[in-house]
Amino acid sequence: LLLIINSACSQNKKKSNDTATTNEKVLQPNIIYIMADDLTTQAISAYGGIYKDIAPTPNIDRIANEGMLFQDVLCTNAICGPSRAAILTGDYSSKNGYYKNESGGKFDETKWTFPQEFQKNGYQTSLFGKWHLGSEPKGFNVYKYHNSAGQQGHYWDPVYNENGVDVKEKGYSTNLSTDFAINWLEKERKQNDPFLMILQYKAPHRPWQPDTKYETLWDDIEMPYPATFNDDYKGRELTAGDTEMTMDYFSRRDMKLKEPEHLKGKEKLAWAFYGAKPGELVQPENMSYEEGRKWRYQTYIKDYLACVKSVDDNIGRVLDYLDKNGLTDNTVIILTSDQGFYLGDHGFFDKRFIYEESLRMPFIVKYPKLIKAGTVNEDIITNIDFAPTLLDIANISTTHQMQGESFKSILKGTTPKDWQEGMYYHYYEFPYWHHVQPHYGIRTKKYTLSHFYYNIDVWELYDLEKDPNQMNNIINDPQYTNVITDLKLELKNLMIKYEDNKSLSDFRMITDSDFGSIVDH
Ligand code: SGN
Ligand code: CA
Repeated sequence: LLLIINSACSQNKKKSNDTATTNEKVLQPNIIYIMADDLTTQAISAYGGIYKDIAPTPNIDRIANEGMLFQDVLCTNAICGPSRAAILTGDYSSKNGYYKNESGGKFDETKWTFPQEFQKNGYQTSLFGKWHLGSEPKGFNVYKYHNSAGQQGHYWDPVYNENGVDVKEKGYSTNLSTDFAINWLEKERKQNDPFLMILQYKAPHRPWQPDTKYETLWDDIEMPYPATFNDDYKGRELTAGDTEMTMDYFSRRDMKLKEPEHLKGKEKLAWAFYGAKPGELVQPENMSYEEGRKWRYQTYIKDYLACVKSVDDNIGRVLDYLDKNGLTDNTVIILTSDQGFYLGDHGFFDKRFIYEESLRMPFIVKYPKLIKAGTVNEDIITNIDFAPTLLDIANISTTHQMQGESFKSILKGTTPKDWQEGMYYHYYEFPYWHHVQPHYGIRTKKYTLSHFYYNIDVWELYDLEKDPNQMNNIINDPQYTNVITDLKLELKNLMIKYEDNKSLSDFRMITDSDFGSIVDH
């Protein structure tokens, strides 16, 4: 069957949509690309981890059980807009031009993106949920994206931009985005054309507001703590040890404290955001610092996991819809996130670092015609590989060159002999938000080597086999001198390969004025 489909599709390749018969088009798979914002592997039970029995994700696990789970899909620049731009273009930030979530910044909408190519090739295309690129989405027959809070989206009663028009909706964003997606599948798309649907949840992004029914779900239990919760940042004082994303930086809003009613406008926002700046600490008066730190973590992790629970429920709705409508066999389902996230790991929340928990992206794919059920892959893949892979799965050939590579053969169970053994990373945003120094680096199966360069000059090396938790920076260990020399050479080659070798001083520092409106959320 697979052979027949592939040959029918490859005959399709050169035909324009108009000349292909309906029959041939139906043989192209549908694709549902689901991306939650800031969803991390530690929160997905299919990946194991400390929350898997307390807060399982049965619907996401269904995709894994019936498909392939990837252990080493890595983000090239672990932050929202830049990761999304890399995914859409198949290119590094240095090539697609979108380095950081600049306030009021805009992704260059003249750039080639993969949905445009799908549309050109006869696919019906749609986008629901978070977009967050400041530009008009291109290549979609229909779109409806979060437009409130500077396109971050609100959890409750969000404003969506629906094909160019703002619409205020009532309800909880994870449910709403799914409603719109299912409605499009059911009522709006042409039933005989293949489709590409992109469904991107705002959840579980900050401020981690659960659906009402899950607000008190875990009130009676104490959530476990990650192994590196009490990281003291020894040997990493200027990097991991100098951020504004530790358990001390949660705001009153994060901790769900109720705003005093007499406050209005800016004063009210200032009250809610208290805690996010150095020197401010949010905790009940009667608690010691240590108790307060645990209280903040418990509040955070319960809210975060409750947001994930709604994402999981809603993914279940999509899967059920496909099952009931006979779409399961011919639909590729992808579940991923724009990067990973720290759930108290290294004492952090947020992302940005090359360190494992934010570098690794959840990535699970199900497509019975191509992928063996219940398989796990450990190859190093990055988010610039998504676009070429999706096109390849849909048998769409393009003349457009991308930096990423298709991993369709990996989905089929065979890793190409010359597949990459290391990946290149570069993060640029500083000092807002969270004061993480810009850095670039290389990550192989065995090592992470990185250089933090903005207003410090610090190299780090981690031996991932001996020190998977990345607690020991061994850059000065003489035993690793040769390893470091080799890795630096590989790193330099990757910088050249990806055309990211311009002077580091060209990267403009973000200033206060860029973030003048942060509290307008
Ligand atoms: C907001 C958050 C930050 C977060 C950025 C970027 N602050 O500014 O904590 O790092 O988004 O997130 S908040 O208090 O306003 O929520 S990203 O996913 O868009 O990259
Ligand atoms: Ca994100």
